[in-house]
Amino acid sequence: MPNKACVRAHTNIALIKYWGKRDETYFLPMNSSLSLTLDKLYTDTMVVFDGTFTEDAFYLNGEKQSEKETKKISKFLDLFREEKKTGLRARVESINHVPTAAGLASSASAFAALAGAANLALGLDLDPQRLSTFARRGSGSATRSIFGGFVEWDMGTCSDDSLAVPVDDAGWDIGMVIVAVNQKAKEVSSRIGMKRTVETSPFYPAWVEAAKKDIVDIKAAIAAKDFVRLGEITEANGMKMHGTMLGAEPPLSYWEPDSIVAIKTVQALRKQGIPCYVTMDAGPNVKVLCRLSQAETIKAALSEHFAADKLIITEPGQGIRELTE
Ligand code: 2P0
Repeated sequence: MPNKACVRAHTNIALIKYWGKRDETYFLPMNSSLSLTLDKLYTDTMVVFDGTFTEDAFYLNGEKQSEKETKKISKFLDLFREEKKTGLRARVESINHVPTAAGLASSASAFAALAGAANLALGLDLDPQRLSTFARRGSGSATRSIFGGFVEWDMGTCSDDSLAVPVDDAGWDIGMVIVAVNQKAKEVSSRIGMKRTVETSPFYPAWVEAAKKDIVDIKAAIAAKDFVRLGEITEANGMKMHGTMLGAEPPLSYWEPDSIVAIKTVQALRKQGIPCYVTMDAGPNVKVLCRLSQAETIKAALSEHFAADKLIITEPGQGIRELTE
């Protein structure tokens, strides 16, 4: 048994959003979602299992993490230990590769990298789709980071078939410009925010119905390599998700004034004939889906309002892979 492995996983941005669980124990979503894996933002995680360890230890960016954070990792590693029928404890070392000042650290790349490393270190030999069902138990969005390009998280019917499906490698002039509006810790975590939305927003059933249609339509747009349609569906789906949050009690909004500044800039660019579309997640940052070949032009327009270190251009990223020394 190798007992040690290091894996890189990239983060992903949902174009059709996951916002709400139908099962909180197994992280089963209310709707299927679809994302683009990003090249620039990723996590490298090394896991070593060792019979001499008496407890799990977790280091992030070189710093030993608290008992609370380590517990989350232990609970996640328990899934792999159960599968392997071992009680071995582990040391986990993660490095987040996120451009400084971006505030974009992501549980998607974190749990996908940890899943990949645990799988290899324990010699489990789980195939990528099965592995995505494990990643899902750490964080829903991590399901999709197992693969590169456009990836669907099929909501499935149970824990075994709620998994990631690679859709397209996105190698047709696709890019993203990230506007890092700020890096403050969010007041309401996505986990709490989505739960509140499911339980209290009268718009929620309509969101689920709309998302069902959007996923079918976006896959058709990807198959046809129809960038404008892809962007239109992406932007509309994100707005619908934020709409359903506004209907929650108490209402939920992650937007900040600078988010609107970025959105208006994108709208102005579209009027000038540059196809580009916004999407936002559980935070104020704005992600602009665009043609990779036009990303510099879009960045230049945004740089009239935002400092250069707040604007990140990225191309589509690949799925998880082992890093060898
Ligand atoms: C997504 N987000 O599809 C959506 C859109 C944020 C907005 O997945 O509770 O950290 O760990 O499953 O995956 C963020 O939620 O939540 C998220 P958990 P997660 O990317």
